[in-house]
Amino acid sequence: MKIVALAGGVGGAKLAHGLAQILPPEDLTIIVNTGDDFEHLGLYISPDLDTVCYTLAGLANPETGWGRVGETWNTISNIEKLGGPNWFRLGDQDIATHLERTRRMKEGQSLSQITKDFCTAWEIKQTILPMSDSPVRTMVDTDEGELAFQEYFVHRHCEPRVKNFRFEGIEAAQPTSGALDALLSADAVIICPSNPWVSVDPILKIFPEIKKPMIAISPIIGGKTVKGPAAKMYAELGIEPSALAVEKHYRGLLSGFVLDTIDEELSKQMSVKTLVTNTLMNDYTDRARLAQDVLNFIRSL
Ligand code: FO1
Repeated sequence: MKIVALAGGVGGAKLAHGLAQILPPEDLTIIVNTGDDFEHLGLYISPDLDTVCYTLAGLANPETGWGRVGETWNTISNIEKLGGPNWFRLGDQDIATHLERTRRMKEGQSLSQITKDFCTAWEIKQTILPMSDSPVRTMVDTDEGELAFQEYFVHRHCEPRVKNFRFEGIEAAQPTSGALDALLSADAVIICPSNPWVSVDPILKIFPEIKKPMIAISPIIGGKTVKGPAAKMYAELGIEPSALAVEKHYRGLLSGFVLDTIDEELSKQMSVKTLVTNTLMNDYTDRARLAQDVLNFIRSL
């Protein structure tokens, strides 16, 4: 079964890794949010692309989910000594990715081409694609004014209260041709358990209506996220954070919805077929198990 997964940060990367463990590589394409991208220390940083690539390559830091396993921090600590910004933790191995990506972009290579070459270098067999080769920047409007995503998420630890989101450049941004082709030949599309507001919405806004069976996995379990600010964002926007809020977020797009056993009660209020299962992914086998549950669910639709 040919699957396209839409993924953002750490949660999305984990399910993508689960799918990569059970699908033939040629049957899995992951389209990744690039709204978190930004320029920092003169480098072009693409955190969600790197998080998905590192995770599928087995290179990701298992504690944080982002950055590299076995990382050292000599460069960033010397930058700090010189008075430079150290709030965005760039490890020594990770910096090579940003230096080489920036070098290639300055030569005019596209993010798609660069990602393709990096996946070959990291021996990733699945297809990982940026949602667009044009710049899209997620801006978070808060009670302290508008902040760029990483400024909000990392520098300010998500403290400011969110009021709205804006995806700068999204009107002009075209989906990558690879991503459009993958969607056309997909049997089903999976919205990974990523932040609906800032990881999934940018992707959905870029693509024309996806006329394929599409299912989503809730990133909110028992009213909370495993990681990241999605539940806090819902609450600050006046919406009770829950799996039901997520299902409503995607209402009209989905053929099915996957939520955690702890939220079983909520499935009765949902407008699509649901799969209630353990959606926590604490280790590699959890990731493959959830991915298998999701594929079986898609087959049952
Ligand atoms: N997230 C943090 O909370 N703190 C960091 O210092 C940090 C550094 C970082 C460096 C490279 C990278 O690819 C990701 C990094 N992230 C960090 C995660 C990043 O903020 C992503 O946007 C999140 O994973 C959400 O998608």
